[in-house]
Amino acid sequence: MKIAIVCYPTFGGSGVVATELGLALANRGHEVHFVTYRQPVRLELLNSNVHFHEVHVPEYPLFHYQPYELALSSKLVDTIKLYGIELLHVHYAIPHAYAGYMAKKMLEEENIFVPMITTLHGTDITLVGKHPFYKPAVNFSINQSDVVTSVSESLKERTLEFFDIKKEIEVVPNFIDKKKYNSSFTDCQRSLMAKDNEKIITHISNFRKVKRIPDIIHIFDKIQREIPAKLVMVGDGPEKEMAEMLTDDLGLTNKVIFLGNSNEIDRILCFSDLFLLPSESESFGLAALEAMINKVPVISSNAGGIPEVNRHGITGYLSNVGDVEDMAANAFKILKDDAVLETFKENARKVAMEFDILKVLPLYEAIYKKAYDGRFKNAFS
Ligand code: GMT
Repeated sequence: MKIAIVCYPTFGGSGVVATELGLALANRGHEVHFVTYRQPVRLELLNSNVHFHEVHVPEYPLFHYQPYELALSSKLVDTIKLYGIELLHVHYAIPHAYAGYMAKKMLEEENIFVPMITTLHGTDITLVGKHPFYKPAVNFSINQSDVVTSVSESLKERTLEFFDIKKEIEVVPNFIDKKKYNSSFTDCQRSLMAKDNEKIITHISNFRKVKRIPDIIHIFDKIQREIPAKLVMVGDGPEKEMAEMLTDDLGLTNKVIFLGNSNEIDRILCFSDLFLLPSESESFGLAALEAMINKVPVISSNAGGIPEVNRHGITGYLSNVGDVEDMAANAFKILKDDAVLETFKENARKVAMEFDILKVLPLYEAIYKKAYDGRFKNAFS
């Protein structure tokens, strides 16, 4: 099939999922066209099956806000016509589902019928989407999608709770390409990060409030009082500066390494012993899954969809949001004994395999086929 994918090109989870999905579809012989304002960070290789179309928004002094939705929907119309695109898959409802719907309607005027799949990722529902400023438009564009998918059961429930949804929401979980992790690094270069006797604890995120960055520093502070350890913080965002200050205030500057954004997540996870994810809310927790496939157990909150990924007492532990005492105590349980750590590492990888892309890709392909076959019916219903 010829598929257009709309996503955010940044380090956020939805963009990563959209990119990995597009690449996997291209490997299966589909022709994939990414349409977004910058080349997605994980999209390195363009070939005859993988295309990228940049959305430009010309600056004009009259506009206080530049109209991205308008530029995106126009770009979609042009790209769909030029390349004979058969299906549109938008990741993250805001504003992609809205722009996608406008593109669909413009194309229908020319008797071109392109079904739209909308995948809900989390903050498009739980934080931003339900805001009264956006809610009617988000509600409308979800209902106007031909198929709506959500990355977890938890997010599906939240969506039905916050919005007046008339469509069936299909849960298609996020995934991991286990093939990519088969050739584990022979030399993780662990010594660059920590001494032999130190455990390495890692966090990866976009450093937004919802990630509860101070909790991470406080959990680590408690751990390092009992066990020699280093904390590796990967990513960038609004809370990073505060995190650096807090680290300094607690006298941990020499024990916490801030790496910034990285495209070498698997290299970093290769030398990690434990992953921390104490988020306030998390629809799925892709970062936890990426840790798990790299054999890194997870200490997390029990928010949102995290329990669908991190299994309590098996791949790590879950605690109530904000309970840093419990999270630190759980970390000890795993780290204090190498045999226990090894069991959690093995379990983490085993459970992560349940989310292998080979299991998830056919679910999306089946959805695409159904939507494409029903494109005329959907357009006139
Ligand atoms: O976590 C973020 O803030 C980024 C956000 C995004 O949309 O890029 O992530 C959301 O989508 C990911 C991929 O589906 C999920 O794994 C994350 O749990 C979800 N984040 C939240 O719900 C806070």
